[in-house]
Amino acid sequence: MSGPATIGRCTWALLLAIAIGAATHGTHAQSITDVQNVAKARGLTNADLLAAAKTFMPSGQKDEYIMFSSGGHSGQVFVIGMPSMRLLRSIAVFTPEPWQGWGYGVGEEVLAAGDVAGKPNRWGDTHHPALSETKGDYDGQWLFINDKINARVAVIDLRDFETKQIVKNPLTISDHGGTFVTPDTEYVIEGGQYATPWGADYAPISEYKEKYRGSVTMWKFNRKKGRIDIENSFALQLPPYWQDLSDAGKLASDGYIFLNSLNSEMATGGIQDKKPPFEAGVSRNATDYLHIIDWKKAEKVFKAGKVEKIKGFPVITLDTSIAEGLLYLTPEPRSPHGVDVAPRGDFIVVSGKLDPHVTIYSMQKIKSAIASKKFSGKDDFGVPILDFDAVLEAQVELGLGPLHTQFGPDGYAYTSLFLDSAVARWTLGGTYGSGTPEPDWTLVTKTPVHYNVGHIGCAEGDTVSPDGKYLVAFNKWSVDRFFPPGPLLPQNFQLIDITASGATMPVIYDMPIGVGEPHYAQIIKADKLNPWTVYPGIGWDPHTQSLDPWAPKAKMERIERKGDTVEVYMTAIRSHFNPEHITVKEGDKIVWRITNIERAIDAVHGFAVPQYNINLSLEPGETAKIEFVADRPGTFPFYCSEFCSALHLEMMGYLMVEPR
Ligand code: K7E
Ligand code: CUA
Repeated sequence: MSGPATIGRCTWALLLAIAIGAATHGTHAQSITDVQNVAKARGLTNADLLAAAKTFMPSGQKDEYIMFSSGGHSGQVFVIGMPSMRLLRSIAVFTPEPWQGWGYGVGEEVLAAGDVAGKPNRWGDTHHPALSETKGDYDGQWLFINDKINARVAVIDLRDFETKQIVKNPLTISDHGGTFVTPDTEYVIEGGQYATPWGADYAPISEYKEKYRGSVTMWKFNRKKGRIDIENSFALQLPPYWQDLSDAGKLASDGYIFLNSLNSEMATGGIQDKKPPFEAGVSRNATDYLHIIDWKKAEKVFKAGKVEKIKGFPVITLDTSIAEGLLYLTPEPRSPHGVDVAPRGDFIVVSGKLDPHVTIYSMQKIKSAIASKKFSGKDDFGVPILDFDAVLEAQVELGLGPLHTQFGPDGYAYTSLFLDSAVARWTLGGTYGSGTPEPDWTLVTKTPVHYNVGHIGCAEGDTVSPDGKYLVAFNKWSVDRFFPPGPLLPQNFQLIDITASGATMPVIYDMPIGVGEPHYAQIIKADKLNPWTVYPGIGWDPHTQSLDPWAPKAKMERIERKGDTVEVYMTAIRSHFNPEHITVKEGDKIVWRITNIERAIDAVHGFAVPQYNINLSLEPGETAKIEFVADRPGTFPFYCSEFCSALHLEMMGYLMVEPR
């Protein structure tokens, strides 16, 4: 670790030695003069060379961290190596994606589970990825992500980085406060967003207070099955405030979840009738409500059957929540957005977009306020409001537009400042004294970012043991940072080095993101992940993560006709499919099974059929089954769509559909 003073005193020689060390790893050394010349010719400063040395990844070397970023409107997840900020792959989730063969023969059933009333929703607005946790620490096994537009949650298996399940929330129409997991991934939390009558029912906006409701859904996760267990999931009904970001308690706050809200005013807009628009009505009050929910108690209430089935889903109603002491509110200033639980679980940090402070609540004080009923009143629905002063620990003035907070290992907290376009570093007070050079609850420094930062992500920065080292600012605008590819500009992920303490927090890399508007990302130590590079056996079905007894095997390739159904058992290996001729009659149903019988790493084959909208990606060992009706007579050359070998172009065959 280099302190700020060291960097300040850095000489050219030191910088260049670092740069050369990184740039010439394993090859003959260049002279210092060469690097100096390059730096001069390109106008690079000391800081530029240092940043390059910190982020440059020599060929063949691997990144220390892996970042899982939401893909925004792309409906995907991006996997990015850090600190090099190289995009390693996208993971198709809510949106069909041809390279991965997602939704073009395989994955349709998973995608269809996210349909509403049989109507396809084939895009997603992914917001908040959540890595599975064990004892509050990332365990590298699963990844969850929400879709804000249609209130869906997806499960991704980190053995093969593929989406295994999509669940559609039967109550809320859109979601935002998710996904977040409880410390042992018992539940995946999906907070709602805009209050509505549930299940897309109709009610005029004049009946907002009576008929519109908020919610939080507790999706039970079954690790063994690798699926959300819908049968054992439940929701809590909440007042029609717009529940926003949420976080799960841990350690000192284990058993609780926290949800922000905006629109405790219950404003209903109406700009066209000269009523205050939402943006004004929703921000009228000085405070909104932080929701504090005892989920362990709620689970007991659910298991005791004290629920109402609404839209076929078990719901703990507001009245039950109040009677059982599951739900409390407390005021939070002003137009709140992020709520983030500190590593030890003792403090809950809330940012109000229109308040220059972050507000820090003490879990200990919350617990004693609940026990001693220190209420300042009740809301319109009878929910007790914990007295603000009784639960407040501190407020720290950081700047304009604070949004989201992450944590370091050393008592530092980091908060994004949207309006300032900056990231603030500040110190947690209380029990974090030792090793913290600054006094308690103090702003330390701010680093400008470009521009309009939303979330930030620190390495394991929302776990019980943050790693520090790196922070990424997920910037909404990039304005002048890159070549403008037309008026739709990329977002900018800016990497910030947070290894030094105090005021030193330089931006060391800009990564353009030109695929959707990502929001949040989680960053895990790469060695916690243990993905397969080939599937464990030949004939592996990624959906069940087991060997498929029906998978075609070498030397057992065949075509079988059973009435109007034609079953194809095909293998793929460099550089042919077997069989190569498939002749059927118009109107036949085709059940086509293909196994990639390769065992070599990266020996992927595609399988594409023209006019039938089929494209598969078959990774080594993988088997797939596609079914379709040969409703279009003709001659269709199918081919392998991955450049797999020198004779890849020859890896093809003919589907011949004879007219009736
Ligand atoms: Cu963009 Cu998390 Cu949807 Cu804040 S959210 S910025
Ligand atoms: Cu197999 Cu190209």
